[in-house]
Amino acid sequence: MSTTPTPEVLFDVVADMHAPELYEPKATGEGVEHLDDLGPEQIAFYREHGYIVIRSAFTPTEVADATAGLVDLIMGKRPDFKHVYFEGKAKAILPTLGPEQRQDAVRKIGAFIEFDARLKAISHHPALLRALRSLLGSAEPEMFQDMALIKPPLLGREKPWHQDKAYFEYPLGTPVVGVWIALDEATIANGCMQILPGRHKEGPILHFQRRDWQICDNVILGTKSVAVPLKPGGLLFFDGMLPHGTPHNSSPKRRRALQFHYLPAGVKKVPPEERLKHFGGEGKNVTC
Ligand SMILES: O=C(O)CCC(=O)C(=O)O
Repeated sequence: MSTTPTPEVLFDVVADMHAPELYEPKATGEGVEHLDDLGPEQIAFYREHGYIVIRSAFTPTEVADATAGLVDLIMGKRPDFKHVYFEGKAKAILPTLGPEQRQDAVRKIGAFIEFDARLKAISHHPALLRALRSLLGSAEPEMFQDMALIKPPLLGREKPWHQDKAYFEYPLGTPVVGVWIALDEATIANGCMQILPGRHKEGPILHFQRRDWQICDNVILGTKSVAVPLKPGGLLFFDGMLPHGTPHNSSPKRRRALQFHYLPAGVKKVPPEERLKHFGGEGKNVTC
């Protein structure tokens, strides 16, 4: 008798709750309305502060399409897609949840753009690529990471403060642009991005394996962070060296976001030792 194997369910880490003082922003991120508003002044702002906000990067239809693509992958419409990670804290209750409720137990999905044309379209949107060319100093952007970061209502865990380059195996000086796109409204309460503007210029900060691969809480406490609330379709460009983090979602609202990373086409990977040399030796086999 043949049996159908049960698909493996992947879980994210279970982490302790963070101190609330780690996420007490003093200001709100600045930017422009549309992707095509990015001119020399905004590029200079990005270089100086390590970020810029685009308040209405995508239309409601583009956001709805991308969200539908994401939901289809979560709901298993592509049985060959395996990269759905549930919140570690949902492990015990997952078997009791119906398909709709399971959506609100997902923490992240990754490496999906070849599985859904709508998600590929938003990651390669012509206006987005135009903006990335400006931010990368005319180089052709190559996307090297695609993720959806989902903070389920009341459950979504913190992503502690970190620099994305602490996770990437590329030469340290490579210009890396992160793109964080809100699919739902992202607010301070449901865990929008928080950043330390200008601190990308300080280079690598030591990371430690604590609630995640992260910067020490002591380095963050007392600093002046900036929150980046976004409406659906709003976007944050941020430098791969910019310290950022997001708190636990203690609200009853979903916070679904896409995050893509781009570098100049053709840059070759380096061995992990290179990254660990700069960011600390506890970061083997980490994923962002
Ligand atoms: O969306 C989030 O909660 C944080 C994402 C992030 O900073 C990351 O995965 O590098």
